[in-house]
Amino acid sequence: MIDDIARIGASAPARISAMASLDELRALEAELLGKTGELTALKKGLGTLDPEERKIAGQAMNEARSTLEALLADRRSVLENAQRAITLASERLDLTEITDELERGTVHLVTQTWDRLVDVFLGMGFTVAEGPEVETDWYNFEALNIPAAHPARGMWDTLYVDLGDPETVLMRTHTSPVQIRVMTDGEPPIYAIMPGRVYRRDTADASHMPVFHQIEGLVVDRNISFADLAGTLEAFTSAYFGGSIHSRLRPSYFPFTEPSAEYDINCVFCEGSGCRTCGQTGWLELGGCGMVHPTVLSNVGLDPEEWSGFAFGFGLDRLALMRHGVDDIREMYTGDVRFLEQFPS
Ligand code: 2NL
Repeated sequence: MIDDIARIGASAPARISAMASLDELRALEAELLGKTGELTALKKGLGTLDPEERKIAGQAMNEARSTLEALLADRRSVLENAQRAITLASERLDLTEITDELERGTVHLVTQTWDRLVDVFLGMGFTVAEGPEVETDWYNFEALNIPAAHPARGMWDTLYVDLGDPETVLMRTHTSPVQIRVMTDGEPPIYAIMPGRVYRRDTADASHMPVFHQIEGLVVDRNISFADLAGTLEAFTSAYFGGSIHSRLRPSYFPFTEPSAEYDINCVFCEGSGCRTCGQTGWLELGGCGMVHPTVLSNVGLDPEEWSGFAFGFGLDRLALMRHGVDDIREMYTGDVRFLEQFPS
């Protein structure tokens, strides 16, 4: 039996190091040490030996087992390292590799329009203010001279947030609450614009989206007149659209301005001769404006006898659509690359 043990021990190193894979090694391990393996078979014969021989053979068997276990463990770690190296090599990603041409995204058309508008107004001496998109009834309606029962509430299809008392917290329907905040928190003179995202309970179609963007402007100072409003919008119009495009104001109604007006510009497509986009009028309607209502000034703690001001507002998305002759506002929000890449930034 000692000879058999010695034979297994002597041949094992060569057999173990010949194993080329972990699967092969596992099979050999079973052959040598497993339940039906060679050493286990010998162990079963120990009982037939006399006590002295059994002790020597048992000891030799335990030593052989430890030696084999150590050799198997060494070979296993060599094979595991090799396997790991192969896996790493096959899964390697060269993150510095550059293919023929790098595809670059573009700044979204809404963002480009926002940035250009801000540029023009900064150039005219205005500052930029932003505010929360979730507002209270006070900032979005009450302070703007639109009480709950006022028929003009119907001008804004409001999305209410399920918070506090019913219909007290809402998604702002215009950027005007930012103007209320600017007047409440600061002091005149105020020359500021408020670009931002606004929300309406509307079904999406070619000219409506439940989420869109507005830019509003607010001036509050001493002796501000309607002429300042008209002059400011005319200066903005030629700065943004070019010197050949002019503005006009038509009487209108808003609860928060008095007097109020619609703000039109020369049609940027036909320059006044009449086309499909302007409905043969030669004019495009851009937004609304007016002198800040005395009640709004009082609501924010300003004395209408001392201060006066004007405000204006228009749709930012609408402006971008007009400028680029796009006929469907939904294009702005579907994220179709074929649309977006037509406006490289
Ligand atoms: C439109 C018309 C307008 C204003 C917005 C305003 C804000 C305050 C006080 C007075 Cl805090 N007015 N904003 C005034 C007139 C028109 O927007 O058609 N927007 C898309």
